[in-house]
Amino acid sequence: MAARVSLYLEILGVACLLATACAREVNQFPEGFLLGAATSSYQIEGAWNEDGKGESIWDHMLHEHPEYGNNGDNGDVACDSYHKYAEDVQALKELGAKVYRFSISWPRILPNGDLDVINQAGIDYYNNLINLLLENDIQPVVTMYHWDLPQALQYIGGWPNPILADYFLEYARVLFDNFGDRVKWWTTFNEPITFVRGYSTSGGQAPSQKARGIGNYLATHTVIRAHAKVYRLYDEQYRSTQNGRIGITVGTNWYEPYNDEEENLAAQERILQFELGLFANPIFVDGDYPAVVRERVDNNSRAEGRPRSRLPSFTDEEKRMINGSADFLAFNSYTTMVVRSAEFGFSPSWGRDTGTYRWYNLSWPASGATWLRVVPWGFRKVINWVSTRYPNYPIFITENGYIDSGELDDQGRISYYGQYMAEMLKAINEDGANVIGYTAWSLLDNLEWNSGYEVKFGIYHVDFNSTERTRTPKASASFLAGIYRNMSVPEEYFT
Ligand code: GBE
Repeated sequence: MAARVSLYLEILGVACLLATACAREVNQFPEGFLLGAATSSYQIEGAWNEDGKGESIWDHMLHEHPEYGNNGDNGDVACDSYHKYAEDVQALKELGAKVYRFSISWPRILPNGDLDVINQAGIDYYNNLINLLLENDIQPVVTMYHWDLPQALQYIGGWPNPILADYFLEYARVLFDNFGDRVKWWTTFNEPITFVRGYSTSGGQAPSQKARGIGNYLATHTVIRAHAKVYRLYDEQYRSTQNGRIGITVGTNWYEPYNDEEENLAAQERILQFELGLFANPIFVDGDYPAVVRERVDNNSRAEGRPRSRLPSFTDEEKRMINGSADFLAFNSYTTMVVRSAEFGFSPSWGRDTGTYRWYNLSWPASGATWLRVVPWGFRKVINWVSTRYPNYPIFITENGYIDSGELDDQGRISYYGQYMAEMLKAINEDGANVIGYTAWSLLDNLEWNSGYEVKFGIYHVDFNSTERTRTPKASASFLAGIYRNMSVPEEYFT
């Protein structure tokens, strides 16, 4: 370790004359780095119909179709954070978190999705949470949309309907008006690539609409326009007085090419452009979809005999609005897959459009879910890919974490965080990636969407058998508290 650190200092010797920051050892976080934890409204709040809250598409789907959940699990009560948010803040305090990433439930603020009813009780709830965080020196990092669309807006088609961009704009205005004096970190959407799937297949993501390869792209198009409109609104009407920052949370796995054959390297590039670039390229590069995405969806649509592409096009004016519409890039990533070139999957579908086949290397360590293999070096690679492709934007890692079955002595989670944070620090300190924050997923065991309460992501255990929903720190909570206090990851994770 000592040798490695001094080598690193030597390599950066010249730069050190210019920047004092490089006196840092590889296992240390830069000064001011924002460490914390993350949650989302539907996964923790409960109180699904209390105090004037409207129904969301997740309430609706898991009530109508309990079989889409695990053992009928839904978010009706969840961690009961609507009533127990003070315990959440206490946990964050114990953790030594500098930031808390949570989301605001749109239907708790606007039960019908529109301005006809503004639910003061919902506004009070988030005011109380934000104020308590600030009293404890914890900065709120607020997601405006973590998948719980008001069901009222699904009745008019949801995200494939372009008018949703205007509804989202009005909702955002309410958030800036009520919380923007204290919230300085905003993200518009959480992982749109995941939630637009709710318009492509049934049984998983809400609202479970089967329009594969069509609805998901229409939703994508609205979401990008909605994001940009909100960014421009903030610029024009709020930034000068509120001085906050706005980004969007995008996410992707890392994809390792099956081998070095040209076609598989091209497949690696394609899958990253379809999963991440679909949203990131318009916002962070040039106002438009990646060329390879445009070309493949257009060609497939034509071959299917359609008179138009399944992926809509932006007008020039929209491109100008979208291009550069973010102050930072928020990023979620958990795992790595292998990819090779293939025409694979249903026609039409996003998967087929990507021209790839993807799988898990079963020699990589497993977790409590088949979709999450522990591949720390993939985290460094994906951070570097993001930092190279979107070089002008600071990166905030808004989600990363490990799934198990809930043990308090969660050594698997400790090992995951130790290794993944070490790889992130290599990306920052050795590769020069501009990462400014990291919020672990998740503060609490919570409703893991369709997988219910059986599998766990929390660094705090939540007792779902007790009406108290008692929070208990796991071993990983004190492990992370040590890292957050020292602003460094133990050296053993670097060997
Ligand atoms: C994020 O999504 C979400 O933002 C967060 O809310 C969630 O709790 C967290 O990750 C953990 O999942 O049976 O293989 O088809 C695959 C991350 C489900 C992306 C899990 C959906 C990863 C996309 C289930 N994946 N998720 S299966």
